[in-house]
Amino acid sequence: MIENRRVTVILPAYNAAKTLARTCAEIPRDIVDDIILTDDASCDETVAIAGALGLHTIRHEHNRGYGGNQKTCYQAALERGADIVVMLHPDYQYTPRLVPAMASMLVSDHYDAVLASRILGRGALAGGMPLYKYVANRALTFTQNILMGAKLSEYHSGYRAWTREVLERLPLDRCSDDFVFDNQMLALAMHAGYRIGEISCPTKYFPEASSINLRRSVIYGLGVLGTSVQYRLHRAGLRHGKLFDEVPR
Ligand SMILES: Nc1nc2c(ncn2[C@@H]2O[C@H](COP(=O)(O)OP(=O)(O)O)[C@@H](O)[C@H]2O)c(=O)[nH]1
Ligand SMILES: [Mg+2]
Repeated sequence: MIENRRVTVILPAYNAAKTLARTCAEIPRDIVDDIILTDDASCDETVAIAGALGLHTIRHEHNRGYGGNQKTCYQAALERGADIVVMLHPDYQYTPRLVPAMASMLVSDHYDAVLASRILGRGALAGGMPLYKYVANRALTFTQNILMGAKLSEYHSGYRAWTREVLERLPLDRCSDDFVFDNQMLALAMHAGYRIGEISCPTKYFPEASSINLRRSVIYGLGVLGTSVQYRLHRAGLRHGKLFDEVPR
């Protein structure tokens, strides 16, 4: 709990057996009340390890994709009474030790969402982010900031905190089941006028922490651009975007 608000960490997992225990060991249990893992039909021992670690575990019968997995996570967190939900990849790429800092930013009531940015500060390349991913991240972020009228350091982090209110109000079922889910969710939050904060976060790249190849990265990048263009056209009243249709605030 932080200031009487229940803090839940959600771990959308896919083949995370090698990194799950290390990730969980660093989640600060003094403030985290609930840890939920949703397994997207992994081929490895993810579910068995999650059980041994005592995590509340939900398993998809069939692989639904990264976004589909998050829909399950967020829904479960709300059903189990979360006030603050921190989404963290169980691939040990981001440090779990920033969960209290992110949750604190939300309870300050200055922010409705917090992104842990690998780009704020200078650690991304030193942490092993491949140069092509870094350049793509910077180029997409530059373009998105213009299209979305925002000033974020990146839109692509897998480490994000949300208040219960945001999760209850955003129509997440409209978002993709694929990787572009994260970007669509963020665009929805911006469209609804929620306040988005950032915190700097070290990152580590090693084989088990990064499986997305160039082809899937390109598909993701095009999806991100499509989301931003749709956002701009919708906001300008030039073209109705289904994703942004009557988003409640
Ligand atoms: N549900 C689901 N998650 C996936 C799939 N492929 C990758 N992921 C997860 O998506 C997240 C981001 O992928 P990752 O390879 O770590 O990307 P990178 O760190 O940005 O290079 C990780 O937590 C993966 O476990 C998939 O097919 N389904
Ligand atoms: Mg990763």
